[in-house]
Amino acid sequence: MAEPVAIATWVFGKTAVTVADDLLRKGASALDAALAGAQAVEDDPEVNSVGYAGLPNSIGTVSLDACVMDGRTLNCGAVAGVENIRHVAALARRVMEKTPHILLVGEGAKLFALQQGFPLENLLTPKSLEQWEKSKPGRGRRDSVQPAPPDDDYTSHDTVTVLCLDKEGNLGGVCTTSGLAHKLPGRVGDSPLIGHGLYVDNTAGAAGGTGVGEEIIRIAGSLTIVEAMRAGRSPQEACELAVRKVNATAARRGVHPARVAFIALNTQGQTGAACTARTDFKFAVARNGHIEVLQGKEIAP
Ligand code: SD4
Repeated sequence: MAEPVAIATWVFGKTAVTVADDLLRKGASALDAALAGAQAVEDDPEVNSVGYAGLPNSIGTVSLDACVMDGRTLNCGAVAGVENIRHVAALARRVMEKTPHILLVGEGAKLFALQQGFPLENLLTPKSLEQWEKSKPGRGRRDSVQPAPPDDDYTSHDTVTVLCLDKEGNLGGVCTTSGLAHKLPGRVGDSPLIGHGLYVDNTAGAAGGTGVGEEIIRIAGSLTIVEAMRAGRSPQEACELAVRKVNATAARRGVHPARVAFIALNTQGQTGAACTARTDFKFAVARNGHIEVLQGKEIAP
């Protein structure tokens, strides 16, 4: 029997790990617990980077991405560019369980959601619309897909990624986001891409990312971390290795590293977290009712 652990990105990850930990202690599977935790954040109107009240793209449409992965079987499912469906992580799980596919996008994903009984909803709230207006590029905040310059106050990198270890010793993970605010219509980041925003394998470990998705995709962030754990690195060492890789690829392109962060968990219950400079990355960990919000280690370029 393993001691259950839940880890999730950002301060609102506390909501996710609190829900997940409660379920894990009752014997829920890692995937069920991670999904319930992520869904609690999707439902929170105060979190405007995930699910309901997520910040819209450049034309004012809320477009969501999510994926799930079961570390026991490597079963996984994902959806991208989904409009008017709130619980996209649950939808990703349906893709995993009810179809022979892994990733559904846009209208096809929405049609599948309707077939599965998910309700259509307006995900924009008056408050998120106001915030979107205020945060338009050129209005003091940049929400570009380009790496942010050093003096930038670009902070809307708030995907929730939840990784869990259950009593049976299985790992499960979920990643869900509205993506970068003001993104181009059709843009998809790392979050719904297996191996990029999330990767979970009982035989090596689990990892997830948050931040500028283009930079996470460039290094296949989560798979990089899981394979580093397979090769013997601790979750912390593996996250740091991935951040150093992000730094190195930025240097090769002659740009400042974008804000990116990673979390990781292995089957021994060890956790790790690291981020690029200026990311001010916080994450939450729950073990047996004990919940902490911690600061991710910043790795300078
Ligand atoms: C993306 N990684 O779409 C996401 C953005 C985000 O925390 O908010 N991450 O690139």
